[in-house]
Amino acid sequence: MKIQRMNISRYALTITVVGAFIIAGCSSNKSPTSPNNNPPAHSTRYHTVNIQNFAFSPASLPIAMGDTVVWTNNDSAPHTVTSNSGTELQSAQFTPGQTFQHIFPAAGGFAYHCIVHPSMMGSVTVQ
Ligand SMILES: [Cu+2]
Repeated sequence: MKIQRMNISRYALTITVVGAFIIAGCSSNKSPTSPNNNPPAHSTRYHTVNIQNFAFSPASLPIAMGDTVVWTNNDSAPHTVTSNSGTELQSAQFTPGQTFQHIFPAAGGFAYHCIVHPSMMGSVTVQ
């Protein structure tokens, strides 16, 4: 009910007051109830693997089922994240500044390498 009254007064304001004031009033009214201000109750955990100097860091990463791993290419060359066996990880080449991310839904060990630079190796262990 309170919100409805405020909406009505906001309509009145649109007629008489500059837009910037309305936008400010709108956002301040929404912020206490906005779901974006609170983390989701069942958010997946994110893990970051940094790619730099032709290496994955950390090279071995333990995570939990359902977690997301984000590989960030902070290197000078394009790389891939490709499973040594199986098809869990099959990224395209991603260039410096780009990321690749993957959700691991099941337990297991997932060793991977870079197709462009086979000496680059890493693994994710899902517990
Ligand atoms: Cu590479």
